[in-house]
Amino acid sequence: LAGRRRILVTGGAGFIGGALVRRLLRDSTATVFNLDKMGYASDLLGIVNTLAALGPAAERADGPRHRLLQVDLADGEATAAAVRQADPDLVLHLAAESHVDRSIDDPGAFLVSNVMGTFHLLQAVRAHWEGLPAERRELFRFHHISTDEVFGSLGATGRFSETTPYDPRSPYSASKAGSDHLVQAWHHTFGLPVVLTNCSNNYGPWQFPEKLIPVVILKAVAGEPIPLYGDGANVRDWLYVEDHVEALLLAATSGEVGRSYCVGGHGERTNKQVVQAICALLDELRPGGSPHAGLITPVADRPGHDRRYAIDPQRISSELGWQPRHDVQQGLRATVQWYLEHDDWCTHVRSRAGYGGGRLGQAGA
Ligand code: NAD
Ligand code: TDX
Repeated sequence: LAGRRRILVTGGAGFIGGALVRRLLRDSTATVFNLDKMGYASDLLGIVNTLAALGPAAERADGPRHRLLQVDLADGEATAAAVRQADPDLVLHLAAESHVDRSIDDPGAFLVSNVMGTFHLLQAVRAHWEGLPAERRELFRFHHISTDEVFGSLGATGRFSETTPYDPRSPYSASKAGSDHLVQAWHHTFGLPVVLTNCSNNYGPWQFPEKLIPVVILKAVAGEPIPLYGDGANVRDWLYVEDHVEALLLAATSGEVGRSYCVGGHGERTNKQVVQAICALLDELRPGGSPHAGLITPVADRPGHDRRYAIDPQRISSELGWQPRHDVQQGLRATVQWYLEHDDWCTHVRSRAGYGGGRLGQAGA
């Protein structure tokens, strides 16, 4: 981390932010300030377990290595106070409303968190950065974590890269595109030293069961219908979350200021292929019953459903030396095994408000 001692992670109680925080706690000695509103998808159990494994000095979720700042970025004053308290050398901004189906049901929440929230954070961070002494100011970075969905939808060929024009098509991707533009504007206008990454679909442990892969695993295990939207031929480019975290650390510490990096691991699959692969893994890991694929149930398509995403990761590979370490089959096996071993966590998060809402209700959630 090149001397960066105080790190502010926003959204660190979420899926990707949690993986990042755990990695920082394990592999650095920095203090991690975790700004999160603790929304429906937030959970600190993975972080608590990591702290416990590190020993008594690090143990409390609010202890010396990890400080939770429970703040909603919608509140500009609270955000500014949290940034002052964290006094960071590096900010990694992951907090966002992240689920496309929810953005169709309730777009306003996405504008509040992703657009206004990013604006409040940028203003607070800009004031902080302007007040830093020269040597800390030089080292400081604001890393904005974004998605490939800002580039829209691909046909059968081609891949997204950093020069692809923005063409967001869902309320979620439009709000993320807006946040990307704000971050670039704060760089060009105010000189804030920013780096951006746009990543493809992530999967892995601790992902809230509203996204495709954990939905499929939990439905299949419960013997419930597995909802497959439309014809099941939409393509996503799947990346194991730990490989994304590796890319984030590289881009935050070695990325060029003002530059964006596309992150993806050559993991293109149709949704039908992903669902069938999970069912086959469950047949192997939980033998005895009827084949799990018998539960796959076509349901009405998502409105405005993007057809295909795929990333060309050439820039981050050649400039920063990033390479994914997990292929999709390997990553899916690890993920299915993790969910089978964490039944209690799944029951706990499923019982919370929000699960089964929106389109998940269609197939009997
Ligand atoms: P997540 O929904 O699991 O976690 C998001 C976290 O942000 C939650 O803990 C939530 O409470 C917090 N948050 C949301 N709004 C907030 C607000 N107003 N104030 C404070 N905290 C708030 O999401 P994730 O999948 O971990 O995604 C993290 C980031 O990565 C997002 O910015 C998302 O756009 C981006 N991203 C996700 C993927 C993916 O496949 N999941 C891919 C590329 C990029
Ligand atoms: O039950 C389902 N059935 C189904 O067929 C669900 C939840 C999804 N799908 C389809 C829709 C998509 O084509 O599977 C694909 C993946 O869906 P999601 O897991 O909802 O992800 P997606 O919409 O592709 O967006 C994700 O990747 C990019 C994340 O949610 C975003 O935060 C990220 O930016």
